Amino acid sequence: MEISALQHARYRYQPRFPRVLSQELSTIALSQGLATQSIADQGALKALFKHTYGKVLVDVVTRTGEPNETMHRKLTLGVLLSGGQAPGGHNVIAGLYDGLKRGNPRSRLYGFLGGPSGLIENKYRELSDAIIDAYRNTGGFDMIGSGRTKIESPEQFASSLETAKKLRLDALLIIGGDDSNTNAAGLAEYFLDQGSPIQVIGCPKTIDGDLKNEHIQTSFGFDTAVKTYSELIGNIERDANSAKKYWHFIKLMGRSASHIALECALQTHPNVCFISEEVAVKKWSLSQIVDQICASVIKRAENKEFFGVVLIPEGLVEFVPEMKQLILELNDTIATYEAELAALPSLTDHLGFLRTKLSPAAQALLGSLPADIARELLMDRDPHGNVQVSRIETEKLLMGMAEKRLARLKEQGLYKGKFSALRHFFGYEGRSAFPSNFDANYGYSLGLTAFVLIAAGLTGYIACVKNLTALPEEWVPAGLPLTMMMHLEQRHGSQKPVIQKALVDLAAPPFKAFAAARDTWACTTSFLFPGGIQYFGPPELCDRPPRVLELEQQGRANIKP
Ligand code: FBP
Repeated sequence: MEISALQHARYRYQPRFPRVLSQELSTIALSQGLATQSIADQGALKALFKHTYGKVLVDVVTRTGEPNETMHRKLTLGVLLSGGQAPGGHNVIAGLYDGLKRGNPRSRLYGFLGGPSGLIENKYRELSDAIIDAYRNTGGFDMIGSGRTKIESPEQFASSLETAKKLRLDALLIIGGDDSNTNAAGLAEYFLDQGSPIQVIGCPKTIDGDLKNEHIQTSFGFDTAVKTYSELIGNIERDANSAKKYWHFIKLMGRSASHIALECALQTHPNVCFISEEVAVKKWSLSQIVDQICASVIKRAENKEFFGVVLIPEGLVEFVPEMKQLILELNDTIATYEAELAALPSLTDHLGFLRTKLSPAAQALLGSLPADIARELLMDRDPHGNVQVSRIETEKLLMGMAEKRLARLKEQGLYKGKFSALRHFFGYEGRSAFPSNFDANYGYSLGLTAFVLIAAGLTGYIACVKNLTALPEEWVPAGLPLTMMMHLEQRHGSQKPVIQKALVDLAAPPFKAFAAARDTWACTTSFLFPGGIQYFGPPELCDRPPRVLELEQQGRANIKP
């Protein structure tokens, strides 16, 4: 098969990783930290996770005593990729594989095909040197595929254990986002409950950047995705500044939190960017959001600048309070009347049926939305009960509302300029790009770390690599108990234990930096053109971590003891 010149060159890239992980494996140990608690609902979670709740934090360190030969025992591992693609996933598997083979060349690694369903249905391929080498430093998840099946029913748990036993697995690595790592926590607990010693470890993947906490600084994939989108936004900004005739409405992926939109704004300086978390706190309505877009259009028109760029996080609709209420009511109603809805032939019938079950306010809002947006809100939920926000055309909704508003203002003589708008959605373009050096290094380091946690006998943990703004050699590999990130959440109409998504912190330096600059960006053309991801060249071009990480780090350094 023909491969590109870049793919050839990337095969030769040697990922960098924490120095401690380059030591002879028997000289590595885990230092134990404090016991942990879940972020909320401690009593309920302790009862649900009897075997895995409240474990201690661990760091990977140099061993002080005798070498530990258990690191070299022969192991059989399984790995699966879960959820949306994220650049760096192949490197996690490569890191796990290299660690495993360094530990013992007779160890084996099975990759489950198509995500969690591969585990449930016992579909796998054994991973070899040739397979791993063909995917080193490449994007996508095509080595073994991915899927969104949620391991939920007693039968699915039992089949997963059956597969793991059939293959004589010592451990399973689940590479995924919040929902997939919730699956990992559930499986780790279930295996122990069934008397099985098979370990389960998770790994933080998602371009959305919302699987993070004080230890996990970001998920792998975020850096490459935001750099890809920022390149495209910068190109559009330059085109807008050249043609001077279009306003571009750009929806950016990132299901719920606005980390992607915030990072892209910091990298490109658009005229307007919404951060969903701020919209929720300030309780902005759709109409107030349109006010802000129009204010920028009008201000810029005064300077004869009839062009601009608006960034819209894809999760925005779920944060506008009136829309959030509507979606919550729709989610519950859809879950409650599943059978009745299945019997109705068309979406129009669904819409008619659902309207009768909603509160008057939600009914009114649903009725006021353009028909295609209302239909998009009713589309199937994903297996975890989430609305598929990537399929709701929020950019179209806001563009249409802004067009109408400006036309009205023009009729009233309050706006004299032109307004011609185009819309874009950047999402899938960034999920399978060649991983940036940061993500190639980070993914590989997470894979090696996962191997060490497995070899040390842990279960119910997520692999973590800290200190990410330093050089990769200074990064700190660690493990966190999965239950510490969990709480109870309403899903499919009932309370379920899940890992909480990390939202943008409005009090933290990245948002503050954006908020301090946005009024200027709204009026003047301050565009920044980051260009494409650079894989070879000086470190300041090739190895820079995301801005939000740098700003968060500076914020920490500024905190006086
Ligand atoms: P994960 O949470 O699984 O990493 O997926 C993230 C994401 O890319 C979201 O940003 C987006 O809303 C969603 O996946 C799209 O899902 P799908 O690939 O099923 O269309």
